[in-house]
Amino acid sequence: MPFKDLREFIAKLEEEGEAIKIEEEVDWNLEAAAILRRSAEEGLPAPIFQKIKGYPQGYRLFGNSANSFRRMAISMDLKPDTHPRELIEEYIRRRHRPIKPVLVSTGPCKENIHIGDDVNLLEFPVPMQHEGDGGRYIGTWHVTIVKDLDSDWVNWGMYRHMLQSKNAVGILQASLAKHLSIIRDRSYLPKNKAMEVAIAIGVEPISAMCAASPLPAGVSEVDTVGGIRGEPVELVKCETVDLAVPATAEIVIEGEMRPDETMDEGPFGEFTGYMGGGREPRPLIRVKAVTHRNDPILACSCSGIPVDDNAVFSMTKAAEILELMREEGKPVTGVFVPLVTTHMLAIVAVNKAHYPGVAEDIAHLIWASGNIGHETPYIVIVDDDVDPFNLNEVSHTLITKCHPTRGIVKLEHSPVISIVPWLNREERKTRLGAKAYFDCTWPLDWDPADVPKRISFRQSYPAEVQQKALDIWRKHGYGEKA
Ligand SMILES: Cc1cc2nc3c(=O)[nH]c(=O)nc-3n(C[C@H](O)[C@H](O)[C@H](O)COP(=O)(O)O)c2cc1C
Ligand SMILES: [Mn+2]
Repeated sequence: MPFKDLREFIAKLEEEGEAIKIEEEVDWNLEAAAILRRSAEEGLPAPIFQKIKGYPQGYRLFGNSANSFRRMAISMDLKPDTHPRELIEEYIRRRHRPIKPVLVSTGPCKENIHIGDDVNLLEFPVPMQHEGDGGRYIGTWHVTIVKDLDSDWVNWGMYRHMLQSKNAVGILQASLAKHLSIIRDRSYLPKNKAMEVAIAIGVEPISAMCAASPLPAGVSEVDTVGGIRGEPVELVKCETVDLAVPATAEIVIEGEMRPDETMDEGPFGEFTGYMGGGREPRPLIRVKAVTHRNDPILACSCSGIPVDDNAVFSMTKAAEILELMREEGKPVTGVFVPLVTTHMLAIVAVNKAHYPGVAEDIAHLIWASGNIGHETPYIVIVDDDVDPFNLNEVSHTLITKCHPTRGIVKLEHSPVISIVPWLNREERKTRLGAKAYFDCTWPLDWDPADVPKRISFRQSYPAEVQQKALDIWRKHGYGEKA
């Protein structure tokens, strides 16, 4: 059964040893985040802070709910040890069976309603996450909802929100290919209209996962969430804006982005493992209403060096790339976005029946796909006798099959998101950086006799010799690993 809210999901994580209550009082100012960061870096359970200094008992903080394949599998109601390859395939299967949401008259997110002067975002234990952050971030694991004025497209995304005051938050649009940017640029700014925004924090796990997922433009995230859960999302209407939000959200912020209003935002310790975005004037969201559950749980993500909750891209981005390859008829048998690469690299395995130059086509297909392309500057293409999920095999093949000049193809003046760490000042401003792909396939135009033969247990011994070796090892207590 899918989780109906964040609370049910947390209970399941606790049952699986993947989340833990922290009863000790902690400070919102760096302390909670330090505990979250330690948990992320050491693979410890996701902390649920029960008492935050200066805040009423019951106002909780929770983070790191998606920073492993186990937690993603639990989110999808699958066995915790489901292999990422299977997670990706299951995500694709369910994504193709979208289920529309249902509108309900009310829900727990309406237990407390604050409108206008009654709004105070400091009511919540908003964490200061890293030394040097531009402020306290209230939106780091949530859904940011906007709608297109000229079609029925409603977009769910995840965009960081810094507290600007008790009734205003900032936003980072890391690229103009992001759907919120596209909608604002084409549907609101030309009309000089304020864009209504709803931010739902503390949602059941698939809503957050799909808000961050690189689904194509125009594809409804909320319908996709329904499909992946196998049950429709229940939505309730907002109080002051013409949008609907998940009824079981812990906290809902309603507001508007006026056309010309900006305020300094950032920097923030980012998923790349570095400070990102600098401090710059960025759009402001003026808050008109806040609604929340009793004893709300503020969900967050504590970004930094891997593995943080951006781990979701290892499933969702890999799934979208695999889909794209299948749609285009490319001979691709597997795609992996390793957790450690902060989703800036994708490994694509091609089968032997590929054609000369296939690596070039694959790289450019990925790079031309907007959002995904801008955030995936590195692509490694391997023959599929290499398991793309096995980083030892991939590293070996990269060093032994990729020619240092012919095999690495570079592209300059190419769109990337502004928080890629290696961009210089100018590139950060223009969001034009560089990309490279690594062709680790044997060239098809080589004489087969020139292709070096790989030496391994599976490739260098007749079947009956392998069997005997396995039998002898088994007799000594060393059976085959799964
Ligand atoms: C924890 C987390 C924080 C994110 N923060 C931002 C952000 O501040 N700005 C941004 O442009 N994208 C951010 N993203 C990535 C977007 O959520 C992602 O690109 C998503 O596809 C955007 O929605 P869209 O595809 O509907 O445009 C974040 C993702 C995660 C997992
Ligand atoms: Mn979208």
